[in-house]
Amino acid sequence: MLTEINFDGIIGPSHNYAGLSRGNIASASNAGDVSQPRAAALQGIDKMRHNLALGLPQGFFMPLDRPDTRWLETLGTTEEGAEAHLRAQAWSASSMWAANAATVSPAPDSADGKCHLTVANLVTMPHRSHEWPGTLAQLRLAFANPAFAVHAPIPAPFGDEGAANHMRLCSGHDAAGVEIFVYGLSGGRFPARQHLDASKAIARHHRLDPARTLFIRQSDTAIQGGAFHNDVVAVANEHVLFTHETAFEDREAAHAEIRAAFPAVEIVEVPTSAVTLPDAIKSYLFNAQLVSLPEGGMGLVLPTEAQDTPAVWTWLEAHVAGNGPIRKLLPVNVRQSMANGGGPACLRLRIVADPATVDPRFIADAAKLDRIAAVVAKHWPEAIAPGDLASATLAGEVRKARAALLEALDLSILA
Ligand code: SUG
Repeated sequence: MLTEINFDGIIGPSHNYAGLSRGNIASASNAGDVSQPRAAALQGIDKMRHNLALGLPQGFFMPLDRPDTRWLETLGTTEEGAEAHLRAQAWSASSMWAANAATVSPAPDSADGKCHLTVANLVTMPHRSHEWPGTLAQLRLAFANPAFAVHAPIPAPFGDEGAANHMRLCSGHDAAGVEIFVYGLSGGRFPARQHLDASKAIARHHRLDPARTLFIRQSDTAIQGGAFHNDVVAVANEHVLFTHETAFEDREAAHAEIRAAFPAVEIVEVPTSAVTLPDAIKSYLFNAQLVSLPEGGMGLVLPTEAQDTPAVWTWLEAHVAGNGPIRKLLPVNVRQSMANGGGPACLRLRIVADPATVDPRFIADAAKLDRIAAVVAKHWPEAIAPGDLASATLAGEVRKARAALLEALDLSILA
């Protein structure tokens, strides 16, 4: 009964380009642009429709209450009074990137046979550091069944960014797997957001078997090149690890450790000579959903930017034409999210569970996605310019839009 369910963060009505994420090249280079929250959310919904049509189970999470006045209150200020940088941080729709919501260890990996989730503290970036209370409330609701154990965040200052720095290798999603935590070491121009102590604490809370748990250092080259999360340069599914040559600090040792812990692994590595790190980051080749298709074989749900990057598309077409494990290339348009550095894989949190144990309000079907799209089309702002964040009228519209969605999905309890 255990199956992989992808929970996508619905893109919130306050989606905007404030350039808040140092080390995230897309966020910095699109700072100040006019965003399109409605189009953004519809793109995300279309991705869910696409994956549902592939026969993959799909869930979703609600956008959080923004602007976050409670957080501003803890800083002694208000929406009207806040300095521009704090106001932008309070407005961020960054919870859309559900890969940063939590780290998930499926039940077969844990000594107590429960599926464990630890909500990410996201302490490195101020605009993300206030996501966790809203996310935790939602996780506690969606995964209230005793099949799950939902944990509070790891305390600061140990930065934790959730599943974006976590990979799992297994013979099938319902079998015991090897969990790989990828951490960074700070010191460079761009921050390392995932700390080793946080990863180790999560592994202990999740009661993982040390023999099936690896801690691997992300390469500083990747971080300084703009790979602020490991899922920008590597992704795993079942026995396949799809990775760029520069992903890990000590490539040979990392590969050897992974092979020793999971001998059946198939490492599909893209060399720098075929795709440079800047091309990998610009195209988000690895920020793809590597999925097991119901008809057998794996598909790669990747951003259309990958198709537009010649070196990347050439490599992919050669791989599919050969005998590689990726059998299908499935481009999706999530450009509004991509402009803030969030690709298809950032937008989803993978949870291996029996769907019957999840609160059904968080599970998607085609009709429900149509209902969500109708609320978005009616209530989400069409455009937000940076100067608009000071508007109390817009703040009111954003709140009303979220409330309409919560009501449509019988989730007003999260209001
Ligand atoms: O944390 N962007 C997010 C993107 C997160 C992508 N997630 C994964 N790789 N899993 C971040 O950098 C930009 C917001 C702004 O600049 O307004 C932002 O937060």
